[in-house]
Amino acid sequence: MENLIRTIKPMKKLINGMATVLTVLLAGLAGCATEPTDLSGNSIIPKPVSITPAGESFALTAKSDIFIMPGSPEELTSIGNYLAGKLNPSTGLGLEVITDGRKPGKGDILLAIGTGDEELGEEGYELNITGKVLTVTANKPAGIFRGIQTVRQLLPPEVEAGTVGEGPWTIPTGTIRDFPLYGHRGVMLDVARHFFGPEDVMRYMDQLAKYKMNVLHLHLSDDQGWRIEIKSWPNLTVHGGKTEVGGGEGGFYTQEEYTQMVKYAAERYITIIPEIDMPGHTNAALSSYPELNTGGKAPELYTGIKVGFSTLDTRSETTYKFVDDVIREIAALTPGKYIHIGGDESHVTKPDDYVYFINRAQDIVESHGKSVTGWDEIAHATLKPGTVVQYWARAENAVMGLNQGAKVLMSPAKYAYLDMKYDTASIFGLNWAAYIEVDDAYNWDPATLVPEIKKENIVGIEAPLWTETVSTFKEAEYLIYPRLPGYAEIGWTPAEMRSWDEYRVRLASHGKRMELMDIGFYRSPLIEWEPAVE
Ligand code: IFG
Repeated sequence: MENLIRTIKPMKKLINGMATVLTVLLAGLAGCATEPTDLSGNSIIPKPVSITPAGESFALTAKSDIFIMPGSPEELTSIGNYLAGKLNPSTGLGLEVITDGRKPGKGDILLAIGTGDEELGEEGYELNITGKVLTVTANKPAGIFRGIQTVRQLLPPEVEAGTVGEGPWTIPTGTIRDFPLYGHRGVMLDVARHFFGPEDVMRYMDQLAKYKMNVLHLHLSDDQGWRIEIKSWPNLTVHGGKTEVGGGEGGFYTQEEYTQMVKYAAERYITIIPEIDMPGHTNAALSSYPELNTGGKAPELYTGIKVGFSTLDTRSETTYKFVDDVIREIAALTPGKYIHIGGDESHVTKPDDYVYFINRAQDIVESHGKSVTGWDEIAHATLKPGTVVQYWARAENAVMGLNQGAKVLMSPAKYAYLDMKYDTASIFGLNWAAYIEVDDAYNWDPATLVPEIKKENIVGIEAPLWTETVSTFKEAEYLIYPRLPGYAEIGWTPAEMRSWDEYRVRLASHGKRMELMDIGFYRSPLIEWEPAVE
């Protein structure tokens, strides 16, 4: 008997082994590589709120199209065309947007506005993926736009390539219900220290869209440069836009270019918040107009990186005429609710003069139909209802603001400043606040960082990139990535669903996507990046 068992067992192993080989061979012969069928195995960033796998596979094919039902908002057609524009170059499937009432069939995508699914709010969406049709539903077009970013991330990384790959373009079936934790999920780009043209800004907006971020705060003026055309004060750009840190040629946006960027942002459901930093950080303006200076003498343009040495003359009516003209012209070009008045590091403005100025600047912003946001020092003034205080350095300022009824935008320099070096070896960036490695950038919760600042006081998160040390967008991308996806997740995904150990695995698979999007990211040693694409 013993011998018999000893003979049968190896035989069984051999037969099992042969059966496995046969299965793989047959699958291979059938030309269908093992399709992904486990929706929970995705690496979506930001992590969706809920995922229910269904265990099958949906495939885009040459017969696939994007369907929009008659009576849908016009915006859905533009979103459909945006999605086709993202998928066709890499899949070669020639997806078209169908709005003539035909019904979607096998392999088609349907974009549809649903009826009041409260929980989804303004930007939430639901993905229903069956073996037949992939349906994106939402209360608003913005939610559809956020949902199609998830569709992009469910497809293989090659979908981000600029050239046609062979696929297959398959997605596991199931349901994803998803909506953001905070309404303000943004970045700030300092275009004053070094100037970045409209193409760079629009490239950044395309990247933000992929991670469902919805605010771009443009730091348009500082000591080193004035970057937005003001028709009533033309010398601000003619003279004040002439240079930048290091003495380079600087630059500025015409009002037409600014309007184009605002439109490009709106198509991606991104709001632009323009900042005119005052009363400090104003050397470029002061250098442009002698009458803005106490004593009437204009300083030279400045190309260094010191801060806190300039101030508007807070007791001169010329200053308030200037501020009114600037805010009027920018407000007229800005559909968003907020204008940022800066207010940081006014080290040579007397405290009473500072408070007096901020109070008057708030009145001016409100007189042009906008609400005020500013760096946390503005909390020393009397804040208007609806004001947002941007916490960057002193938590006590932010707390002073919320005690006046303001909301807080979380941009703590120690965690969220994209211009901080990763470590001492970083080739760009500063380190005055902290070294911020990828895990430091992810491992914090805005709602518990400062005990007095509760979730209900917080409008959201914003990651500023100050550009003293970077002069091209390629250099900027080294600082922005791979930390940005983590900020996107902090702004979108409930804190209790976030953990570094789980996130870092998802982030690793985004390395290939960033490469295919030609993003020159810092290959942090904390992440097990997949091998670089040859
Ligand atoms: N602080 C200054 C910025 C910039 C930054 C560089 C704020 C609000 C240091 N103000 O951050 O202008 O110089 O990290």
